[in-house]
Amino acid sequence: TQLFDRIAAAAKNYPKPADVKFGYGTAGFRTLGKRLPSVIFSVGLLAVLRSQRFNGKAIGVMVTASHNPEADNGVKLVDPAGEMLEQSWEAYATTLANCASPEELVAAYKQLAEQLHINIGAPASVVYAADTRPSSPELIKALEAALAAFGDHVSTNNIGVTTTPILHYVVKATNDTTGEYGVPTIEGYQKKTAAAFKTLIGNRGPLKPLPVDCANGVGALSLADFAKHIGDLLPFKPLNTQLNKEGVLNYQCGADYVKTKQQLPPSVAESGLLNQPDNRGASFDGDADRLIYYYLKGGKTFRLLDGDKIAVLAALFIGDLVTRAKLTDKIQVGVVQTAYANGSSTKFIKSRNIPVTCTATGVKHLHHAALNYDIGVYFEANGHGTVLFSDDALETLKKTEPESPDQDRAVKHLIALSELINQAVGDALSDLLLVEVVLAHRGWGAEEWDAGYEDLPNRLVKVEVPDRHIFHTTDAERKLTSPAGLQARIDEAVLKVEQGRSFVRPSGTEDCVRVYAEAATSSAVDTLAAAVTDIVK
Ligand code: NG1
Ligand code: ZN
Repeated sequence: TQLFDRIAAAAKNYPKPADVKFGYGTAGFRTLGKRLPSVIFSVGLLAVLRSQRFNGKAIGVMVTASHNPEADNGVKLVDPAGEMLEQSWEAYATTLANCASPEELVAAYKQLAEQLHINIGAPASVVYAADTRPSSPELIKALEAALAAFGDHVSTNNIGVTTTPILHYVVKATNDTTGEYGVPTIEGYQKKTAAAFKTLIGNRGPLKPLPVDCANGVGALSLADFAKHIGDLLPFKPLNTQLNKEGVLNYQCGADYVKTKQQLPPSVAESGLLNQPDNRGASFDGDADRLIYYYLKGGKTFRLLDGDKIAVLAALFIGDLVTRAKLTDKIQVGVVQTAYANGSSTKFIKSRNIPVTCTATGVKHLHHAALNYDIGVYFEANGHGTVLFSDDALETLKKTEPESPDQDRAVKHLIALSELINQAVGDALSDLLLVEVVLAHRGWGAEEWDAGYEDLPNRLVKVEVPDRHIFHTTDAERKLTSPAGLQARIDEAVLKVEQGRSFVRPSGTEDCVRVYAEAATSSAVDTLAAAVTDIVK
């Protein structure tokens, strides 16, 4: 009861704003930063319970709102293996966040602990970090106030201002009792990643300088940190690195800007760094878990190299390495996409005999499906993704006794790739290094990478509807089951255009439904997107 009193006393400093209903969605809690202190406090309580549920393994708390505007903020919980919070606990997070008073919060917390048979006096461990948003320090204080209420039996590790994928890495490394995954610190991450990158580049460096748009976010810090570990092997040209200037985070820059607007950020265009034909550039989002590449074809025409292009590049390269390692009968490489992946990319991957799975939107679904392959490459078109190596695949690699120097190299490169690529979550920095490794091995520039397949013209339309919750989907969100009759009308519209494909789903992060359409030509896709938008409205 002393504990409950301490929680109630601390919670008084973080009253829940009236008239707001919080919900833990695909991206955790996300809204204006100034509305969030009470939410973060409640997340602190839940993190402790979650850790106790796993006998004291470390749970992560990341304070970030990714690519959202600067005034927003958010919070996500990270499970012991470095993965997103298990879905069944999202409802508990929502319950705690919506308690109207300290008394209600304590009662809900107590009830939850009883329901889950968790001993609230058991040890727990919480690792946390924040991005560079101005509201983050206040929110971290709210989190610490919640954790402090528990006293000594909760150990905490504040890793400070860092990227979302580094926090995931630290959580995974902290809980890895074999110690093989890596040292559980930011420096441990940087060193491990740099060592794998050096192995993979070998004598192929130094690489061509690479402009990186850091969205004026925390990625600028980790990029600068990382650069120190690799010397001039890959000279970065960092852009949008202003971390202390107000209002610039994600503003007219970053991966989301590039993907949505399908154009260069003005700052990147003005830098002139992309004017030589074949010079590639990259953009991170605000917390550096998303990556988009691009270049100017012939020094002029903007060309996007998005998550689909990265997935194709990675999957074919890894597939070739598995062949050279003579392990095709033991290691299956597969790709996981969502319905937003361009149809041309899916067709192209299948034409190379690599299996493709389609899942619902949201990283946790992709991550889960990728675990079904020995090496699972998953990417959302918007640039969030990674490559997962199963324990079995790693073991197979480690015990292979190569019979030729080429086989030996292939095996070593596959092992180094598993160390380069963040095994917990999508990571803009490690994905960028993956791209650079493949380009270096292939001897390719952006244009050769881009040459594999041509995207079908596509449109993504946000439609505001009175109630998005009446929209229900099936078949990895590619078909509507309700409202009744809508899907049949969409099917009809699709049949009217060449190579047409379209689907409608409610957004998990915004109050709207999204219409996606693609077709053989730009005018056909305009027609299709407009027709489906009309049907939905
Ligand atoms: P919603 O709002 O559910 O469409 C968006 C992105 C997802 C994913 C999540 C999480 C699109 C079409 N949707 O989801 O891919 O990144 O945000 O941040 O890009
Ligand atoms: Zn992000």
